[in-house]
This record gives sequence, structure tokens and C-alpha cells, in this order.
Amino acid sequence: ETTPLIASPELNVEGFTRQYLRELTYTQGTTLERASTNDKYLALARTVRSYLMSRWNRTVTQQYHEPARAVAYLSAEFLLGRQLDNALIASGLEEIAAEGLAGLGLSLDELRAAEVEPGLGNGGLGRLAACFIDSLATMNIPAIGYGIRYEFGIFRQTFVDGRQVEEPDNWLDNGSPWEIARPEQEVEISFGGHTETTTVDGVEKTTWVPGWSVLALPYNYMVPGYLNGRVNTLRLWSARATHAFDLKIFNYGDYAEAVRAQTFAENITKVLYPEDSTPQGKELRLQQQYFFVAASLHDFVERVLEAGFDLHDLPERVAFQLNDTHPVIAIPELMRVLVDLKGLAWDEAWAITQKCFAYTCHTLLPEALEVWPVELMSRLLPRHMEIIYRINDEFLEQVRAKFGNDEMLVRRMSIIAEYPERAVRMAYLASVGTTKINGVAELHSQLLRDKVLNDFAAFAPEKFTNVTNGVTPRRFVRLANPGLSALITEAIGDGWVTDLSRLSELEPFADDAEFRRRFREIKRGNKDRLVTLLKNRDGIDIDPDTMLDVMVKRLHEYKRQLLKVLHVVSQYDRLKSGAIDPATTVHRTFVFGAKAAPGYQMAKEIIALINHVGARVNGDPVVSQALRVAFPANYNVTVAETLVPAADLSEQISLAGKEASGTGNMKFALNGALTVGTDDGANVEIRQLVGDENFFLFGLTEPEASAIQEAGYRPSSYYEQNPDLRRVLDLIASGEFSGGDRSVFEPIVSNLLHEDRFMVLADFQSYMDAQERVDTYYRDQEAWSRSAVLNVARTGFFSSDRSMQDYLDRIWHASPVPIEG
Ligand code: DL6
Repeated sequence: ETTPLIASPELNVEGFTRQYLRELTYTQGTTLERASTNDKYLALARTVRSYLMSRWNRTVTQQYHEPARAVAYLSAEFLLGRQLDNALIASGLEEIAAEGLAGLGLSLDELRAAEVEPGLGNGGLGRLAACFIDSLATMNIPAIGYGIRYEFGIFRQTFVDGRQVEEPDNWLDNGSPWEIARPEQEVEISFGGHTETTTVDGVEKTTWVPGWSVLALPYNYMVPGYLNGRVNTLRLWSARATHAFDLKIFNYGDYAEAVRAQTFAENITKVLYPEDSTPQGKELRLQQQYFFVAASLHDFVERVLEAGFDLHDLPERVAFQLNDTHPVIAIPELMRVLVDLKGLAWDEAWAITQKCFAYTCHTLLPEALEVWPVELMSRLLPRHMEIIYRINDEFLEQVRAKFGNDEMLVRRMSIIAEYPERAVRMAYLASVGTTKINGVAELHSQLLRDKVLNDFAAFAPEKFTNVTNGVTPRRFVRLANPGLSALITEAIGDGWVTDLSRLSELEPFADDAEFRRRFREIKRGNKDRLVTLLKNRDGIDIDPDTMLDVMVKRLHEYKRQLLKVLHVVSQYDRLKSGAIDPATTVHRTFVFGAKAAPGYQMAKEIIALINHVGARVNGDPVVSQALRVAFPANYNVTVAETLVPAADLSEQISLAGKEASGTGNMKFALNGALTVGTDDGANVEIRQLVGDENFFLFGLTEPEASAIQEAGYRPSSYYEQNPDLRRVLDLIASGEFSGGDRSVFEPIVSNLLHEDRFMVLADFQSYMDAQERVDTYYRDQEAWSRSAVLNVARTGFFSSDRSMQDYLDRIWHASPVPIEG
């Protein structure tokens, strides 16, 4: 390239202020006096962006010619959270910006609050993708994230009479300063039609004759490394019609018909599917998946070719990571590109494809494993269906060769399910078409090998590995918890921000009374920040002098918010009946945050129950002296950033063997909350690291739960045998929390008594006992804060930097490339 890289504005208060006023005046087109808060925020975002821009250009330029292997992370979700703060710390601008703005009479805090977070994900899976790209940039790995630019992200939740109501998330309405559209790099993506096979010189050649197509328009987002001068790219695709509209029909006067094609095309990236862990199998969803995957592969492959590399070397250029099954259609797509478009022989193409892809599974629930009806796949992607059939035929031949003609086994392992309808099992396609398959915590990876994908593990054991999840310490400690960050830095220096294992150096400070006092003071300050947030945002009053007992995560039966509710109801009952004294018991605030998938009825009932129990608890003059329930609506990344640092107790209470990993559990422990949790997901590793004495373990283990299920689980027997449990369930059934109406929560109670798929009743007593231990321990604030400090000191393992290093060592085999200059 011949264009000289223009240096960033000067990194000082004067340089910053000049650039800010330039952005406000010339880009935003306003003046300090006239500007709205949004104007001021947008100018600030663009100012910060301008500091990173030359580094971004340098990274892109260097990467283009870079022979090093790059990581391409394919994910239908990237739950980014607000961008401004992260860009500020990554560019080292935090203090300069605060001072520069103050000089203009503006408040950084006020402007940062104006940013609407991009909610382009449902929960853990999407947030994990966002942590991973942050870590890759910080670790200097050449990497690109590929995903979907949903016009509407995860719905905004409100409560009406305690029930969830969903509203559209129009996050783009106030402008989107963090994205840059690249219309000249748009890609045409086809669907439908049929295939044709011809024989040329005795060689069969199949071509796809698509029925319709749309354009994929890329938007680039910067992913700045922490103070290292690398700015990677997140490329999100947006759908456009191939032709704006039909002018002939328009002129004829049928305006609606004239824009029909456009509306149809743009629907593809209109909205994020709000189902978490339970795919709905909708046609539009498959369109979304193929749309972003085909555009991303095209984008990457063409760049590799343009840079002068050979397609046979593709595996040396890239590791495509499939974030769950959502992007798995990339496997037949790459085969189509290599065989049909680039003319490679099938076997050659298959060897390349298998080497390029790796697959991460994020679930253990059978219903969460995506399957697509053959009928739909054939109609929408007829050539891909043919390719999948051939992949399957060749794979099953290998199965027969390895295991003999065990037709039961062959049927079990077939990528095509025959029952209840013919369907493509995407997790199986992923297992066959990749070089590595990983689970997201030790226990999860073990259960994948032993249960969910056991046949595949027997077939190709070397493919299976584990990478325990992690979270980025930049966002979830450094930014979210400035007080604790400063204390840690004072004690051990600031190296922990990019090497979280250094937190272990804090261990001796757990025995230092003054350190613990300051730690408590910071926790108390964080609670004060939460008090202000909840008051201003939700009109909720909480008492910062109570224990903050927090359960925030998607609402799902397996996560067992119901078990938490049973605990709250039990405490309510005991306070009301005088069994415990409100003056002397440990005072707690139970904080819930959870969205339910709009079509998940039971989850929505549970939300209503939490809100109704909360209203009763908070409204009772006796009970509310000791207990309060707070359930702020629309829990999101921004709320998490204030809530997590304030928490005392982290609730991680899924039935063992159901939560793949969890990542909230890591964020809480890193911020010095103690966990009450089951032996599930990454809780297992958290407990091993922090030590049994600093963790409140309860509940069945996975083998115990499985054994009870196999023997025939009868939840009502627990009800019959446990008078405390009986009182709690009877109280809910009595209408105590529904204005006397016994029918309102009857479905919940009846489900617990007769089905209870996630064994809430089986774990009830053990959970109550653990909560007793929590209360006792909390009374000893010195002991509690010692444990809290040890939680921080011993959980450095859960940095997403470490996860990335594990992926690099075990799966990607890519290396850091510092950005020059
Ligand atoms: O790996 C990230 C995250 C885990 O921490 C959670 O335990 C798991 O439930 C979540 N999985 C999903 C499943 N989606 N699908 N399929 O969101 O992944």
C-alpha cells in the first residue's frame, strides 16, 4: 500500500479536546450549546474511534499479507455490551477523555450512559464470543469475528402485572458510531432452485441453479486489543435485496408489491431469534445461518486468493471455529465452493475442509441440538443437501469399516435422522466435518464424550478435547469494578489485566485485616452504585447493608430459578410464622435478572411467580424487615457490569449435568462473591480452585441424578416426606402469592409434583441446608471477606485469555503477530 498511515490525534487532553470539537462540529453538525446528549455521545464515540483508526488500518494491512494462520470465529451471536468504555481503556484514553470533557463542562459518566448496548445475542454463548474476540486482539492473534448485524437484537423486557412483555430492541435508532459499512464488498448469497449434473470428458459436474438471492452487506466493528496497538475486526453481515425495487410495478402504482422483494430479503437479518438453548427450527433461522456463513467464507477465501495464496494452503491460512451448530452449514458450503466453484476433486476438498473447521458444543440438552428437516434443507439449499448426503455416505462407510456392519450403530451415527422426520443432525455433521470438537468445561466435555456424542468419541477419540470457558478481565473486572481493580493493582501491580493468573499473588492479602477492610469498603461502594442504578433505572429501592444474593441468567427450567423461589418462600413463611426473628436473622436482598424466550410458557410463568412472591415479600411489614426481592426488568450486559461487582452471593444452582459451563459464575467469583452451587459445569472447576471451604456446595452429582432418573424419579415422594417442602409448595398452591387465586400458579406446582424434569424437589433440602451455612458464615464478616478475597485470588484461571491460549494450543495452532510501528 502506498497511502501513508495518518497518525492518530495527539494523545493528550488538548489533542483530545480538539478532535472532540471537530467531531461535534463537522461530523455531528452541531455546537456544544445546541448538542443533545446523543450528539455529544456520538461525537465522543467517533473521537475515541479516531484514535484507534490508524491502528485498525495498520492491522488490516499487515494481516492481508500475513502468512500466519488466522482465527475466524463464526458465531450467530456476539453479545458485545457497550463499546465506548472498552475502546477508552484499550486506547489508554480513559483519563484524558474524562479531563478533556470536563474542560468542556461535560461528564464522561453521563455520556457513557447514553450508549445503547448492541444486544446481538441471547446470553452466555453470545457473550462468550464477545469475550473471545477481545482476548484474541489483546493476545495479538490475527483473528476476525463473523456474524450477523441484526437490526433488532434481543427483545427489551418489561413487566406488566409481573408478567413479561417483549418490546423490540431498536438499538440502531440513535446512530451507530462503532460500525463502518463496506458496500463495495457486498456478496451475493443464493437460495432455493435446483441442481444440474452434466458430464464433461467423462467427469460429472454438478452446478447449483439457485432460485433467488440476496446481498450480504458487511459492517466492520473494531476489536481493539488492550493497549497493544492491534485492532482486529468483527464483520457483521446485513441483508439487502439484489434490486432496490421493481420500478415497472412501482410506476404502475402497486407500491407494496414493488418493494416486496426488498422487504423479503431484508427480513433475513431483521431480528435475533430469542430462543436460548431451544432452537425453533424456523426456515428464516436456517436462512440466517446460511446467509452469514456463506458471506463469511466467500469473504475469507477470496481474500486468501487475492493475496496470492493457493486454496490447497487454506488450512495453513485459517482456523474456522464453529460456535455451536448455528454456523455448521459452513462445512457443506466450503465443499461446494471448493468442488463446484474452484474445481477441486472431492477428496482433496474434503481433506481441506476437515482441517479448516473445529466445532464447539455448548449444550447437554438433547432438545438444544439443532436438526433441520431434509425437506426444508432440500428446498432452501438443494446442493448442500446433496453434499451432506455424500458426506454421510462416505462417513457411514468408514463407520462400517471400523465397527463392522452394526446397523443399529450406523443408524445412530447417521447425519440424517429418520425419526420423527428425516432431518439433518447438525451436531453430527459438525462432528464429522471438523478436526476438533470441544466442550466448554471439564465436566461438559466428559459428558459429551460419554453421553451426547459417545459414538463419535469412540469413532475418533483424538478429535475430542476440552476448553473451559473464560471471561474477559478487561470488561468484567477492570471496567466493571474500578475500586477492586485499583486495590489489586496497588497490591500486585497492573500485570493482572493481561495475565490474570497473576491474581494468585493476592493470596497472602486474604490474611491481611487491613486489606480485607478495604475490600469490604469497595464491595460496599459497589453496592451503593447498584442502589443508584436500580433507583434511577427501575425505581427499585434496595438496602446496601443487606447481603446481596444474586441469580442472573436466562430463565430456563434447568437453571432452576424455581429452586431459588422455593428458598425465598420458605424464608417468607418462617419469618411470618415466627420461626425466625426478623431482627436477628441475616438480612438479604434477593436479586433476580432473567429473560424468558417469548414462546417458552413455563419460563414466563416462573417470571410471574418471582414477581408475585417479590411483591408479597416486599409488601409485608414483618418479612420485609429482613428480606427483599428485586427483579429489575431487561437484564443485560450493562446491568451485569454494575450488579456483578456488588454481589455477595452468586447462585449457580442448575441440576448437575445440565449447565454446559456457565460464565456468570466466573464473573461473580472474580469479583469476590461466594458461590452457592451444584457440581455442574464450570462450578466444578471453580470449587476445585477456590477450595471447598470457600464455596457452598449442595445437591446431587450428575451420576446420582442420572441414577435416580433411571430408577424412576418420583418428585411427590419428596413432597410427602419433607414437611418444610410441603409447607412451601402448599403456600404457593394456596394462592398466597396470587391474591387468593389458586389457579394462577397451579401449573408450576403441579409440574413440580408430577414431572420436575430438573429435580428441584430432590435438591430442595440440600439447598436449604447450604443456605443455612451461608447465613452462619456471613455473620462472620472477617471470615467471609477472607473467602471472598481468596475467590478473587484463585480464579485467574477463568480469564478468556487462558481459554484462548487453550484453543491456540489444542485446536488452532496459531501464533501471536505483534502489529508493527
Ligand atoms: O459456552 C457458553 C455458554 C455456557 O456457559 C452455558 O452453560 C450454555 O448454556 C450456553 N449454551 C447455549 C446453548 N445454545 N445453543 N445451542 O447458549 O453456552
